[in-house]
Amino acid sequence: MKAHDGMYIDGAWRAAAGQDAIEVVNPVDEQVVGRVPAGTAEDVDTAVRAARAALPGWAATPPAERAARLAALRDVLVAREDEIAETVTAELGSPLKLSHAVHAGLPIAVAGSYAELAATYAFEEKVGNSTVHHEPVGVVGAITPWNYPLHQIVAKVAPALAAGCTVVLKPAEDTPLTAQLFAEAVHEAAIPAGVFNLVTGLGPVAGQALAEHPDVDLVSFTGSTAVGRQIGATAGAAVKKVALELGGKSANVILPGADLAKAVNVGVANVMSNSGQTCSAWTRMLVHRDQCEEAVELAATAAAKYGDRIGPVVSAKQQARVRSYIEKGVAEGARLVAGGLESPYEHGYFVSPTVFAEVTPDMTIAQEEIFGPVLAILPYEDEEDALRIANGTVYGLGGAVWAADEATAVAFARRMDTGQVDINGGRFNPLAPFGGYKQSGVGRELGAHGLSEYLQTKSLQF
Ligand code: TXE
Repeated sequence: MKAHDGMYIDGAWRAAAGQDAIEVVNPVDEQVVGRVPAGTAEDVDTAVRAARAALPGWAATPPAERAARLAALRDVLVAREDEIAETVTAELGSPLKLSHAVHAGLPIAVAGSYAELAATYAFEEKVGNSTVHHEPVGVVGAITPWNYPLHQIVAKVAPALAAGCTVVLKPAEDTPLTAQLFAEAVHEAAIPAGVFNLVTGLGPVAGQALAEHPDVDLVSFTGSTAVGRQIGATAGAAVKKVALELGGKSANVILPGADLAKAVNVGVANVMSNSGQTCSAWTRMLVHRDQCEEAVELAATAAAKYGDRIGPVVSAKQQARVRSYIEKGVAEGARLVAGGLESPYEHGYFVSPTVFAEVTPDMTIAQEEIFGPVLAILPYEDEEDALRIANGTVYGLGGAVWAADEATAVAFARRMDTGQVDINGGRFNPLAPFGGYKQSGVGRELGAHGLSEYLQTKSLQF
């Protein structure tokens, strides 16, 4: 894979301050596919200075021109779609088909949506005798994870640029090649120097330096709740804005009268897709006790069909983490009905699609985010019990409700403590706000709500 040995700062690839490098490993065969520089606090500082210097010019650029640059960025991503899919597959291990459809397709759609929103958003409005101006927050520090390498980047950078902010991105160390490709696309789209800057590096070094940098106005972070909490505390101490997209333990609630086979099959596909590495995945399936045996059988059959088609998880560390949860599930008395610890391969970070039945709400696998292809099926007694279980974790990111009719499903969904719910299947909407209740985070991404995160308001009274 093509890799740059520098940082993209102020419109050019520049030598890193230090000598250390990060090896990028293909999770399928454990071979090194590239090396990128491991940034230091010095690289972060250089990048933040470039972003600060570019801010006045970009903030003053008319929204229509910012929209044109974002449209150009979308066009470059479209033109390089094959390369994006191949790069994500090389460093994340996802099947090429998924990389095309989701890892490339989704960020292209999101970039397109912000090209339109930048042109149409009401950056100025009248409120009585005041004019309210929505102005860019300033320099954004974006820290992204590896699970959707390009989508996570575009979901932060596109709205920030649409708002008139400038950005320093620190992408995940597991998937920096996709981030370098994105920086190339920004350059090709003629986005002015310093508006977008890339520093690759390790979380506790480059990531922490970015989160703590006094000249960053907003930190937008997606990743683990543990790191998010730390970043939130740092930002709070500095009275700095922060947006956090964290973990999840979403419930797929199947109410009596729903199409059970469809609900189970779609539910299993939702968990297994991207090898379970989706923060909003429906990792808990809630089924009425009377229908549980049938649901378990359907789920075990569906999971077994996936085999190794889902691809590996991202790293040896992630594989060990997922396996330790499978061990805990067995140790705490859940019934393993599909998958488990065995992997058919000698190499690669594969985890078999795994299903646990007879899971109780207090078990570790029903409470903690596993971030692997592991489904927990929990029986419930009645609707109130289902609601208690659905709301009974520290998280509240996604979810689903299936019922005989839409009104019943909507009524239940309205009582769930979670940021988004799919009704009888639903369809992902890249314009709808995405984000969490409770410890799943602070703020929203995507669409107009995502754009407003990067704005601050000023009112002028007349
Ligand atoms: O996350 P980290 P990891 C969850 C998921 C997964 C677990 C661990 O449960 O199993 O987190 O994954 C940067 N200061 N999610 O270890 O460490 C890091 O370099 C500043 C959910 O990969 O949170 C990377 O760029 N930055 C999730 C980013 O934070 C730091 C997606 C995420 O890495 C840092 C990924 C620090 N001290 C994992 N330490 C989701 N919500 O979608 C690390 N980073």
